[in-house]
Order: sequence, then C-alpha cells, then structure tokens
Amino acid sequence: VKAVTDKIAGALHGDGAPSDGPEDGVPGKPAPVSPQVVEPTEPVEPLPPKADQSGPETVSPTGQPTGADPARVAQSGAYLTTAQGVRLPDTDHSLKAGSRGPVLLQDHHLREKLMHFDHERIPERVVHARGSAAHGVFQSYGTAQTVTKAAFLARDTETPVFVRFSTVLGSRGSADTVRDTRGFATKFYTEEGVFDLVGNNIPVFFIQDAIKFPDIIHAGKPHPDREIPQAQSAHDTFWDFVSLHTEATHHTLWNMSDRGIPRSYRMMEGFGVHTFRLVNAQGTTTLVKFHWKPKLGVHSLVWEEAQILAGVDPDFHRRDLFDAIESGAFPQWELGIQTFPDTDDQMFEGIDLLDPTKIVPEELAPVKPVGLLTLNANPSNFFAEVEQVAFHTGHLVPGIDATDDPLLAGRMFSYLDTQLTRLGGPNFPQIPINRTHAPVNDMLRDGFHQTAVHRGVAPYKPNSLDGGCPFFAGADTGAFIEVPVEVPAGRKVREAPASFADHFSQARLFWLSMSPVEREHIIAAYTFELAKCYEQAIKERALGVLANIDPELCSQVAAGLGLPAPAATEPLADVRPSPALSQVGRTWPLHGRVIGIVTGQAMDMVGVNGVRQAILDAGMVPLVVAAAGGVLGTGSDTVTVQRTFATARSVEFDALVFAGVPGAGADAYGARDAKAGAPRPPVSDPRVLALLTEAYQHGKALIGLGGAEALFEAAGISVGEPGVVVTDGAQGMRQLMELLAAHRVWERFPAAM
Ligand code: HDE
Repeated sequence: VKAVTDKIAGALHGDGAPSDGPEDGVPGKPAPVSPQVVEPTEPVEPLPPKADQSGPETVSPTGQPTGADPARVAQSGAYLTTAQGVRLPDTDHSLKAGSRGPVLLQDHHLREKLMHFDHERIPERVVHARGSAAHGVFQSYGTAQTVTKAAFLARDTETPVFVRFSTVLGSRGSADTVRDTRGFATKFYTEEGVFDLVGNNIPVFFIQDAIKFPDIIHAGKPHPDREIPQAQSAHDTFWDFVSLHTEATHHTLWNMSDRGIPRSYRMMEGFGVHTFRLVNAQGTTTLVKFHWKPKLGVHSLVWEEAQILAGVDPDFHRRDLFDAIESGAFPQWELGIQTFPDTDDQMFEGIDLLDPTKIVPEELAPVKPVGLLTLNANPSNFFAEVEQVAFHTGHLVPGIDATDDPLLAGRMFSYLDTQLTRLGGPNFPQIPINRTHAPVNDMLRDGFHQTAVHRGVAPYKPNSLDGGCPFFAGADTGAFIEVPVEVPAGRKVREAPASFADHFSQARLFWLSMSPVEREHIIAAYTFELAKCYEQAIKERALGVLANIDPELCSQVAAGLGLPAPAATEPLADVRPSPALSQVGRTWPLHGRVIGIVTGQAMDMVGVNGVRQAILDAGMVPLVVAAAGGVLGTGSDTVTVQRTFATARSVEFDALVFAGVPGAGADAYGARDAKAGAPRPPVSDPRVLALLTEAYQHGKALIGLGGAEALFEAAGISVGEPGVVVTDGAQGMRQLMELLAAHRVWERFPAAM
C-alpha cells in the first residue's frame, strides 16, 4: 500500500487530504459554483441550511426577474411571529387557565398553528407522484435555427430551467428503484414564455389514444380492494390489461428491459415521445422528436440491486441527484432532435409519426444536438418547488406546435385540469416555481389563491376604458400563431387509422437490438412479473403476446413459469435492429460514481488516503467502509470511517476497493477492529464476504490492494477473472476506471456477450 501512496502522491492537490465525514457539509462550506468537480462529498444528514432561506429567487441566474415579489419573501426578521407578523414569546405551551387547567379558546397562536398544520398536505399527483427535481440552465447551440424560430433554441442563448424526474405508479413515499417508466419533465423559462417538455425515459407509450389513460393507470395502480402492491407492475391487473390491450406491448417490453430500473436519474435518456411540429422564421414546418442524451451514458441497476435498494435506501435516486449537484458534479444532457419532412401523411420510412407506440430508429434519422442542459442547483424547499411545479404539454412557445397525435390531444386537456384539484384552483401559474420569466398581461382574474393585485377596470377585449390595453401581438412581435396546417376531412368516427394496428413489429425491433445479457435481463423480468400473477389465464395470454415478439423470448419465459410456450398468432415482423438502443458495449465518463473502500485498523492509512484522493481526482465519490465507525490510523495519517459493515450494503457502490495488508489473512477487515483486544475471529467477518460476493454477483469491479488475495480466496472469487484485480495502488486505480467506464463487468453475467 506504501507503493500506492507514492505513485498517487503526485495527484494530490490543494492543502492536503480532504476531511471526511459529516463535518464536510456543515454551513460555511462554499457552494459549488462551476460544473468542475470541487469535491464530491458523502451525503450529509441532517442537511446544512441553505444559504437562502428567504423564499423564491427574485431574479433568475441570467438576471431576469422571476416574477417573485421581493417584498413578499417567505421569511424575514429574526423573531418568530404569527402569520400576521405579531412577535411571539413561546411556541411550546398552549395558553391555559393555570398550568394544570383547561386550554383557552382565545389562544390564537395555538389555533393558527394547528389549523395550518392540518392543511399542509395537498393531493399527490395522480401519476408521477414520487419525484425529485433540480434547477439548471439550458445553453442552446443555435443550430436549430433552420427549423424553429423559438428563440431559446434558435439563438445561442442560456435559458433557466427546472427539471423533475419521477416514477409513474408509486405514491409520494414509494421507493425510487422500482421497475417503472421514469418521468423527465423540463420547464424552460424562455423570454417568450414557458415551454414545458413533459417526457419520459422511454420513447414510446402504452396507449395510442388519451381516452385509454385512466384504463392503463387503473390497471397499473394497486388493487382497489387491498391497495397492494405499491409502485409495482408485477400484479394481475397490470398484466391483465397489457395482455388484452396489445398496443401496450412495445412500452411494456421497454419496462421489462434495463430501462425500467435506471442506475441514476443522471444516467437516463429522456424523450418527448410525441412528434411535435417546428416552424421557422420563414414559416416552413418540420416534424420533430425530442431526445435528451445524458453525458454520463445510459446505465441501469440489475434487478436484485433495485430490490435490495428499495429496502436499504428507498431514496436512492433522490439522494444520488441531490448529492451529485451539491458536490458540484452537475449532471448534463444534450438536447437532440430527429427531424422529418412535414408531409401530408406524416409518415417517415413507413413509420407513422402520429403513433406514440413507435420510435424512429436513430440509424434512420440521426439525433442532431441543439443544446446542453446542466442541472446546477438543488431546490431550496421541496414542497414549494418540486411538489408545486405544474408541467403542461400545452405550454408551448412560438416556433413549437403540437401535432394531431391523439395521445397528445388528451394531454392538452389533462395537465391543466389536474392542477385544479392538486394545486387548488386556476391561479397555479402565479406560484413562484410556475411563474414565467416573460411579462404577463392576461385578462384572467380572481379565483382561489389570487395573489396578484390587478390594475385597470377593463379585463376584457375590446375595451376603450383601459385604452384598449393589452394589445394583440402579431407574427413580427412574437405572437404564438398556430400553424395553419391542412386538416384531413372525413366523417366523425371513434376509430384509429389502420397504421395504428401494428403492435408487434417495433417490440421485435427492440428485442433484436438487445445484447445477449440485456435479453437475459428481459427474460428474467417477464418471468418475475408474470410469476407474481395469480391468474393462470393472464400468464397464458401474456405468453401469447411474447410469442408475437420472439419465440425465444416466449419459450424462455414459459419455461420459467412452467407453462407451454404458445405459437405466434401473427407473422414475425422482418425488422432491422437498431444498435443505438443497446446500453452495452460503449464507455462513458465516471463523474459521481460511488466507490467503497473497505479497510481495517491494521492497514496503512497513508495508502487508503492515496486511493481516496485518486478517486476524488477522477470526479468520483469515495466512501470508507470498516468494521466500526470512528477514525482509523494514527497521527496525521488518519481516515474517518463513513460506513460500517452494519450500515453498508454493496448496492450503494459502483465498485469496491479492498485495501489490504501484505501477508495478512482474510480476517484483516474483520470484527476484531470493533473491539480492541478481542480475540481474532476465526474467519473473516461475514458482512465483508457479503459485500464482496454481492458486488461480484452484480457485475461490479473488485480491486484488491496489497494483499487482499486472502479475502477474495475466502469468498471463492478467483483473482484474474474479468473485473477481479489484485495489484498495487496506481495500477489498481487505472483498472478500476477502465472497468467502470463500461459500467459493469458484463462478462460475469451468464449470457455470453
Ligand atoms: Fe402524463 N400526466 N399523461 N404522460 N405525465 C401527469 O399531470 C396524462 C403521458 C408525464 O413531474 C399528470 O401534473 C394523460 C405521456 C410526466 O410534475 C396528469 C396522458 C408522457 C408527468 C397526466 C399522459 C407523460 C406526468 C399528473 C395520456 C410522456 C409528471 C400530475 C394522454 C411523454 C410531471 C400532473 C411532473 C404527469 C396526464 C401520458 C409524462 C394527470 C391524460 C405519453 C413526466 O395530468
């Protein structure tokens, strides 16, 4: 381990080894200001107070007014007051007639405090209730100018944004790592008004027509009688619906793939799903699909990790996003567009662009980058910002318009309507997080929670009393003018176009685009979910759907369920795979990856500090794990333990480094560290072996330093097999980074690549 120190010493920077532990994040630590990693910290609980506790920002990072009234900030003055601003001497005792006597009705502070508390909760979102969000900026490259006049895309400009990620099915308190679609909703506060891109991490949807939305959601939510299972699709009603309603096949397959269990919000793609219509300054229109491409690549958990995390750390994704931003490892996505000619039939290469169950493979229409999103600030108040943000597909700006996708049409109604119940009335655009940064001069008046004091006497048009004000804008003064597209004439009918009847070809395309290991995960996911169903008929019907995707998929799942594999009822589509859909086979940056350093009292803390620093220098997060908490080492060479064998589980880490003592046995990490002077345990602490074997099973890189062989041997893991390395420090760090860039040691999964 000494060698580690020497080789890595050169990489040390600043004023020596950084401090560990909770002290790192206490007030006084300067807020990160640039996307460059200052120093990823370990999570700090309780969190330090925010610099600004005084309410919504009154100006945006780009200096524009946010609409928040500086005179009405949430908190001011040093004294506790009532809501009326009357200072209070006490908030712990009700006003009583004698210390043992009855409480008096005249105690306004008591009544106000309880009344307000009784009404603190608002209805959670009917879908996407569980989520996390962050502030950021969108830097346009200006390259979309040829296709859109939307200023925030067409010009090389920076726009403030607020992004909320979510699961779909679970309640507000449900676990983050469940198998589900993830929401990826972005509010752009542009100079021309708010534009919301309310997308998902899966590019297709379960249904083609909004009228089916209540059906799919009722089927996915917990059973109405016993209200279980929470945040799960692995139950009868979900599989009943998707097996009967085969247009859900493509989306369901994505859910059963690794996309349904992302490693982090920072490592997910986002999709606008629908086709939108862009219009440029000359009035030329282009059809478009929006894509968010994460700079860190697309990575997933494995199912067992996701399940363990749901118990060990149900806030895993929320914590990951918050900690990354707090430590200065700002997540980034590139916004890209696939563009298609705006033809009368709105088809591209035989794909119906109005069908939200279809993608256009990137190999047919490349995703062209148009700007960069950086999330650089956490919310100051979860309720005020994350809970009250209201996204809406109808929040469009000049240059971006809707199409006749029937799923999108229903959303145009639903997202306004839902806020009436959720946010309590029609004035939710006045809530600070929802306020546009553009000047507002509407004629909407009154209603619950009206906070604006409108002037003038004529909130109607035409008027002469307010001088005809407000005036109409025209095309040259930035008006949103709907694109005057031709509408296909026809009879009024309740039916879908014939092209919408193809439910299997793109599911097959997705399946054929997966690597063997990804296919294996899909088979395991279907087998798990269907095995959780009670009704035999549902399992059999679901297998029938799989037969129309691929016989191998169907027979493997059938074998897992102990049922015969049915034959396909439709000819298998002849499709070309899209390699861009696979997550395996490329390498990615490592920012914000979490590395556990397992160590013990007998080890060289100079070496451990060197490893820790090398991990920090690579923009990753080192967490020191040992038998007991406290400080290891002596003198100036000490390390603070951040996780103990009792609190650490391998699923928290992307890779593990085992610091070692040359010549020592597997028990060098063991429980004897916990009790000084206690006899050495005969074998290594089983919790260390569990860390090692679980991480091995999940395909994680395992690096042993200076004599960790004995531990690997005790766990039955052979040094030298893929991703299992015992070496010196600098070499170990290099190998760690190479292995992590590929996300997992894929060779370790049973399916050959
Ligand atoms: Fe949503 N959806 N949705 N949805 N959706 C909501 O709006 C709805 C759909 C999506 O972080 C609700 O404010 C209908 C597709 C996200 O606050 C609600 C239909 C896509 C979020 C609603 C769809 C989405 C929502 C619930 C079928 C991906 C979370 C609370 C026509 C492109 C936004 C709310 C946030 C939220 C309705 C289908 C994404 C009820 C009727 C397709 C990311 O209005």
